[in-house]
Amino acid sequence: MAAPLRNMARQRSFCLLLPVNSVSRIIFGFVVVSVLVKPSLTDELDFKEEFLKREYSLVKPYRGLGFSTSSQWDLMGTAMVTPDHVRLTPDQQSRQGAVWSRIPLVLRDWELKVYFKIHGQGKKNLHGDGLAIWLTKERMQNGPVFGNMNQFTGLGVFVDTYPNSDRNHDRTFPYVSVMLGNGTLLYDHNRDGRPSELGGCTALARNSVHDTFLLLRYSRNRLTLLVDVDGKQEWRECADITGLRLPTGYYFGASSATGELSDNHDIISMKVYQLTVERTPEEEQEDEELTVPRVDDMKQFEVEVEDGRMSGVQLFFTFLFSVLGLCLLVVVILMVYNRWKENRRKRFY
Ligand SMILES: [Ca+2]
Repeated sequence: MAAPLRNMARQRSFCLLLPVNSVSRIIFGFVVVSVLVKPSLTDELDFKEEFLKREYSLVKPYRGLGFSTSSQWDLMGTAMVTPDHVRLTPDQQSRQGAVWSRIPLVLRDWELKVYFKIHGQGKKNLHGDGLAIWLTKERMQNGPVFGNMNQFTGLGVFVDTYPNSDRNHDRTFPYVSVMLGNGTLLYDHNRDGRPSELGGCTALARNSVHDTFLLLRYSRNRLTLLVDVDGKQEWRECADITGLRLPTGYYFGASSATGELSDNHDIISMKVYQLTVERTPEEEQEDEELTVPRVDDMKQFEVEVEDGRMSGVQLFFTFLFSVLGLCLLVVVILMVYNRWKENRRKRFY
């Protein structure tokens, strides 16, 4: 018998030798230990709810939203409230709607969990344009960036459902991406914001049978974006950006716009949680001095985007044809020159 086979046989006989009682005792022990070690999901939720910041959150039953002065949120444009959601736009053309928090965020470390739904009648690539989640200095503005102003100051997270750029063949839409605006940086709608994005991922969140969520976590200058759109009840990492500096005092918001193409864009909830993080006095000082959002090393996020410039293959062929053309020109010149010399010689004799 070969050695591995012999080992296997030995192991099997060992298992058979163990009394059934001991095996079940071992299994029972395992179960007890795992139950003790791992807190249940309910415990985890209760623990989290303690840190839920209601003043910054948008949750059912959306009391007073849209008409009461005591509400902590404002509606804008086509946005409307139903018992189940805040509909930013209906599945109709040329609509813009938004919902904005009235209270500037003073938390330095936080988590935002967005429960959203994008759905409509349009078939593949005949729907749009998506929605955006904001944490910006400005609020309640109209504009071309998913129904909000361009050149915003702060954070924008886009759930882009329509590929505007024909150079985006390498990614599948809906595509979720993050951008940090400093008041001058432009979001380029025609290129789906690709030149200014800091990270992102595909998230098949449209007409999904599952509940769709995204989670933004900001702590110690690190921004993480996670998505849960596959009904697996687990977070998938979408973007992780370090060295991102965001001042406090900005407003949470959500906006959406439809153009020729449309969809229902709904926000079910936006829950803000406080994260407790210890800081050094130096870090405190740095945070206080920060006035404009920025990323420490912008270069690391620059993506290679094919634009008007030539690709490597195009460049090679251009070079090849230029060289061939030049050779041809030289040959023609030589031929003309030789003929001219011959003619001149004939004239002399
Ligand atoms: Ca787009």
